[in-house]
Amino acid sequence: MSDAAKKKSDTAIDTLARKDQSGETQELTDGFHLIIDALKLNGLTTIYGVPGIPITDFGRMAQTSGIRVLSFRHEQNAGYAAAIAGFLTKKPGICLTVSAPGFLNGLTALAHATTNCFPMILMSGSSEREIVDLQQGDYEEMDQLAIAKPLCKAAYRILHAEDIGIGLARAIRAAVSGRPGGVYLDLPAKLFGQVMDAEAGRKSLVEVIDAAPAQIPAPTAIERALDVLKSAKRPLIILGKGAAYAQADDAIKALVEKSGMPFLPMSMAKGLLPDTHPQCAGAARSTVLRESDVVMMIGARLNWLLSHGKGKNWGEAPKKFIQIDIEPKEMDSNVEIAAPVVGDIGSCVAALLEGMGGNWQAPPADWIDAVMKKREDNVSKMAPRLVNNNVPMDYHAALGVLRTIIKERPDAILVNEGANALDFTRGVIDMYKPRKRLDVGTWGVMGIGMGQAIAATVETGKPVLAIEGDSAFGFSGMEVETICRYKLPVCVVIFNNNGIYRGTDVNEASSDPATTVFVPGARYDKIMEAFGGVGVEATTPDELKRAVNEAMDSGKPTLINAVIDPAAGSESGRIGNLNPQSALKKK
Ligand code: ADP
Ligand code: TZD
Ligand code: MG
Repeated sequence: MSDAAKKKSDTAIDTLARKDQSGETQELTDGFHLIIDALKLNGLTTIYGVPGIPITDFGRMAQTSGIRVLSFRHEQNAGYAAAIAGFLTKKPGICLTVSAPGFLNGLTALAHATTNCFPMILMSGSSEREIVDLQQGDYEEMDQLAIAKPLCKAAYRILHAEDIGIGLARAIRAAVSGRPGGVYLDLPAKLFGQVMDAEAGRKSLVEVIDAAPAQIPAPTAIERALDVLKSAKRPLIILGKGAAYAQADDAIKALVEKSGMPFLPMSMAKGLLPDTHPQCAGAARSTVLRESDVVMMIGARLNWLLSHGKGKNWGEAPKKFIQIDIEPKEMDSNVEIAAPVVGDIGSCVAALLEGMGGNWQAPPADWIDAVMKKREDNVSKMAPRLVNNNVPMDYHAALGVLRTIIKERPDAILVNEGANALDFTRGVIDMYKPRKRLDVGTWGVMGIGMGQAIAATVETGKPVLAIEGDSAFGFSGMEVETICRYKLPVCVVIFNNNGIYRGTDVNEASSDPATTVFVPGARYDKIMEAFGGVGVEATTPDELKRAVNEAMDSGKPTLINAVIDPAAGSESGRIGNLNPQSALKKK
């Protein structure tokens, strides 16, 4: 018997004994148990969701069978948890929702997973097909499959218990193979209670073998890339979150170091190599983008986050791009790619390393020196700002202490969202290890915070420090109850500047508050206390430091309301230029 066959026959599927007509005992199973068994057979042992009709019993049974089921307060947060679980583990994160409204709440996260190339499966209960299709007004009626389709990589519905094994296998493969993404799996209420012979059920399960097969790059593509690299006078490597996802950490480090080239990590690729690495050009970002002549992208897209590879941020000088990506359609998406390398990052990087041979020529010293000088200048310009003692604190004062805390605790996972709270944190806090920085991703979406914090610690066992704008936190704030309920080692620091971007706007037109401000002086720390966690208000860097260290040492759910100068931030943080200008105002 093959290992896979043996594992399958060993799968302890839950059964029910029933006497058939001849008096023989027949072992039976049902949809509930087959879904659970299929998940377990494929190593999917954590579910993030919200219970209700028709999945309440399913959640209970899953929990009884040893699956960890985390019940959230809102499906969107459960979905963001599942999405980031996919990023962290390379297995699809599972989100479980009820029909129509629950499904729709989870859908934003499914679309987010797809946009960010994170593998995730949104499993949703749904109403009866017959009634939905005749639009006869079933409980929570909605044609969910049709609605999910445009927002995910693939969408499937399972109608019969005997198809559960195949259905889940298709969902898993679609989520993790090629460019990862979100998959929708529709589970009509009737499916759960369908009964079938237990042995036939066991046989119908599928253990997915090699779900994300290696994709080996063509040797000619590697040669072409190496030729372009060799021609470079001012090369740059850009590492994206695809490189972090690939878990080819050692090979990527070896490639970067052997090449001697400066590298620029995208936000969630920070820490793939330490931000303090001598080749890291994070603190010389505009210089390397502008001045480089050859740019090798590894698991990063030339989207808005990189100004589409053109325009003034990229300078006047002609540039050649090498792009390593598993998705062939990504090539030439924004600018011409001189050397496309299509394959999985582990295989591509290994092939490049081999092709570089033993005596690779380091880039010209004047380029390296220029980048290093710029980096040192920028780092020393920032240094005094990080130790200021302004009260109320500005972002730098608060981040100065949090930066040291992450340096001392490089295994902790940093979750980060907001506008100024995001941009300053990304710029100030160095990361030291791969996949330790989780944030708003490709869309810059607010609301990922608590879902990511929960999944990060559930999936890795590491403590979490979540640095949150006060607005950003509001999108998922109720999940602090979830954090307390599951006693998770999560320390939330709210950069409370009384609003979105700033807390200073005034509405001159009426007695209503301005659109961007919140209740001034709000005490977010009290929310955590309401559920038995630790709440602290911090008005100075010292208070902040003490409270965070205490939280990280104790592992107790903690929320620190860090009071930030309402005037310290700027509109939209670093991307204010993306706001459209009023034509009337211009005139
Ligand atoms: P960032 O926002 O950090 O620039 P993106 O999300 O834009 O990163 O890009 C990630 C890219 O990585 C996507 O184009 C995706 O296809 C690619 N990718 C993801 N996983 C792999 C992998 N294992 N091998 C190769 N490419 C990958
Ligand atoms: N809604 C969603 C889901 N995502 C968004 N990105 C926005 C709205 C718009 N938005 C931003 O882009 S940042 C932001 C919003 C509402 C909040 C910024 O305020 P903050 O951070 O308090 O989180 P700072 O430190 O005050 O800038
Ligand atoms: Mg704010």
